[in-house]
Amino acid sequence: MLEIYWGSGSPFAWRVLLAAELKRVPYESKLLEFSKGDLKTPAFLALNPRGKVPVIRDGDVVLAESLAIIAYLERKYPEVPLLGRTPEETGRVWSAIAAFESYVRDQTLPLNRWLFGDKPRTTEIDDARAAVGREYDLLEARLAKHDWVAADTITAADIVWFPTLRTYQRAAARNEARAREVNLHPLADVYPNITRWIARIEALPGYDKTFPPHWRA
Ligand SMILES: N[C@@H](CCC(=O)N[C@@H](CS)C(=O)NCC(=O)O)C(=O)O
Repeated sequence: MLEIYWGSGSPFAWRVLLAAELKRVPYESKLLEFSKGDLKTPAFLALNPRGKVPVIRDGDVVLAESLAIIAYLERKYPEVPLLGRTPEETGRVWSAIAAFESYVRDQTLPLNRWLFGDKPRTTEIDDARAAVGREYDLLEARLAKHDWVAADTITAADIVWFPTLRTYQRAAARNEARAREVNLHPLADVYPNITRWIARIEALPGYDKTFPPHWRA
């Protein structure tokens, strides 16, 4: 059976779990603990020498990198397409994925560290918020007219954007003052359409199985 190695709260691993659930692919969950050094054991480094999740093992196939894993699952289990049903959709899906990877992903790291930490706010945080804000405004406008990011149904584009956006709701729950300070709380006031889209994803069958276990604590 397909094995998925993941870590609680990893946005990249969350993508893969969501893809497997949406495609209804049976899999064995291999939940690793970052704090216990599970990602740096010889056994795991043999699967991914970079010591990062997600990783899948499917028979003889071992694969790291969330987007590569989604592409693999798409070819192997095409029945529920996540990378577009037409050439145009495929283009739109990848365009939205590339936008996230190019303009949002790296800005998210300093912003999240600040939101969940206690370090003082710096211009780096303000710059990161401004940069992701430009992208969130575009997403908010898209979701004002459409239910999903790149097509009229959920695709990998939604899966790629979702974990980061959902993390802001958690940030507000953990440190409301900081989330408010950078205008990420209340998310439903700042980004009402994104908030409704988050709720749509959370209502999907199988979503609960992907929810970071340590967030429930
Ligand atoms: N580009 C990779 C990113 C994977 C990644 O950065 N994973 C993080 C968790 S969010 C990780 O495993 N970090 C552990 C470490 O670097 O020690 C992907 O898309 O899969």
